[in-house]
Amino acid sequence: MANDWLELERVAREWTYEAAMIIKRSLASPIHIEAKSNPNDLVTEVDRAVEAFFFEKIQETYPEHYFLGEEGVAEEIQSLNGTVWIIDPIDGTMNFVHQKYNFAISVAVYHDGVGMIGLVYDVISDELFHAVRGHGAYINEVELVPVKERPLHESIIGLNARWLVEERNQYRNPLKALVRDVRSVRSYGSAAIEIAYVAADRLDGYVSVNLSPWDYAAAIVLLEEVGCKASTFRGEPLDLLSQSPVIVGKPHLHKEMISSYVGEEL
Ligand code: 2AM
Ligand code: CA
Ligand code: CA
Ligand code: CA
Repeated sequence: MANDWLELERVAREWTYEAAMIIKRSLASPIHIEAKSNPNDLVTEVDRAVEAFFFEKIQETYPEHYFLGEEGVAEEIQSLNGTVWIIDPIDGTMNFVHQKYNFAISVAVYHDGVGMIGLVYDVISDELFHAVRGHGAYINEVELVPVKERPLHESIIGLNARWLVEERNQYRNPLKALVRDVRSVRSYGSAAIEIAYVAADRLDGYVSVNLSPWDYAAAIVLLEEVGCKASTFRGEPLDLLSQSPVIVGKPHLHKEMISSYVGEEL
């Protein structure tokens, strides 16, 4: 069975590099942009084309597999039974549109709810963060080492500043306290890249008040390989069929961020 996942990862990597070519080619011409739930929630025809590319490849090659993607190319799934691909064709669409930098293709394969394969491909920097459950996590050919902890006051966390000013965000005050207490905060604009950075020891933690499964499904497979944690703000396991707050970190930091900051709504 282990060899099957390694083989499936090889196929997933090939498709991811092909998908990256679609994205890179599109950067040369004007891109049609639409707003989704609000004026800052963007989607382009490239997001849809890349999701459709994966869906067609998977249907053709593995007709018994299921598919969950952001842009609704496939019908919604109701359970995580069997083998499920969870794909965000472009994570960081705003960066893709405005900056043409710092966006990723996120591809995960889950089996009966367990993350088996995680790929986060930062298309422009050409860094493929990849992991197969039980086989370690890598950036391209370099294996990541199990993370070392830093105290909270020496930690750098990923956080979108929007969460500190949104009146309707019930976690605003705990997050402000966290921002005050850590060494510094970064915001890259791609949840998948930021979570992969925690696995790679470029960040110590990452917090978002609202993510969807395709934002983190692949990156949390990497995390587990290096001993990091991901959960809801209450420390509960993430539900890959719904949206939720997500907190990620090295194990002690993860625990402390929950117990001293976001675990209770202040
Ligand atoms: P996306 O680019 O695939 O939409 C931006 O801070 C991060 O949050 C990105 O990973 C982005 O993914 C994600 N995100 C989740 N929900 C979002 C929303 N409604 N609007 C914008 N970004 C969202
Ligand atoms: Ca989106
Ligand atoms: Ca996303
Ligand atoms: Ca997306």
